Amino acid sequence: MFPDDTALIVVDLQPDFMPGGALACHDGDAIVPGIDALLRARRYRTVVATQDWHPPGHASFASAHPGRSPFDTIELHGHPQTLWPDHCVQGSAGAALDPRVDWTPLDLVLRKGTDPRVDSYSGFRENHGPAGTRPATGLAGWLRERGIAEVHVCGLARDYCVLWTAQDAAAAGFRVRFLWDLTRPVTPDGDAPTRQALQAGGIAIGV
Ligand code: VGL
Ligand code: ZN
Repeated sequence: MFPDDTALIVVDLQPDFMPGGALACHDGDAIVPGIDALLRARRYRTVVATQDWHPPGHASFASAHPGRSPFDTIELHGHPQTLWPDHCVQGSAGAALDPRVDWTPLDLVLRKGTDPRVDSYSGFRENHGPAGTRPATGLAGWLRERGIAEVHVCGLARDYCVLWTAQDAAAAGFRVRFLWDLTRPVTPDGDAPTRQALQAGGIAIGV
């Protein structure tokens, strides 16, 4: 059991990010038993799951930009935006929390990416929006009000939503541990820049 001031954040463990899904992470299935075991063992007093939850026609979908293809980069609200295949559409089976995990101990499911105009990799802040800022989701306040000082992050994708969640957690003043072995990337061979970003952010890489 970790101390009561330590929360686990499981990021985007959803069928669309699993092998065979709309935006598959390589070997994503491999982390499911380990995350399920952490929850079943009640290692954390506080557990949060984020859920990527996009309306149809979301601005991060290549299909919403005529002439563009998935994995193209465009400029959106003045910042680079990777375009993705349609994924995690609200209410679809691919957007569910992974049914292989026993989610019973979950305290909070934080849905993100619900603004049709703005992507949201991180559980803490959306990507840059039309106002030029990154709107907060409220997660930092929720954790702080419950006395959380340290967060451990795992899930998908290692190089996008887990990384951004870890970076924003650190920026919000939490101690952060990145549970590397319980993450998998969407970009093959993208691990070196991810490790570099974590080191630059002073984020501990743990098991
Ligand atoms: C993610 C790309 C688009 C992720 C979500 O969960 O890492 N990546 N939406
Ligand atoms: Zn998404």
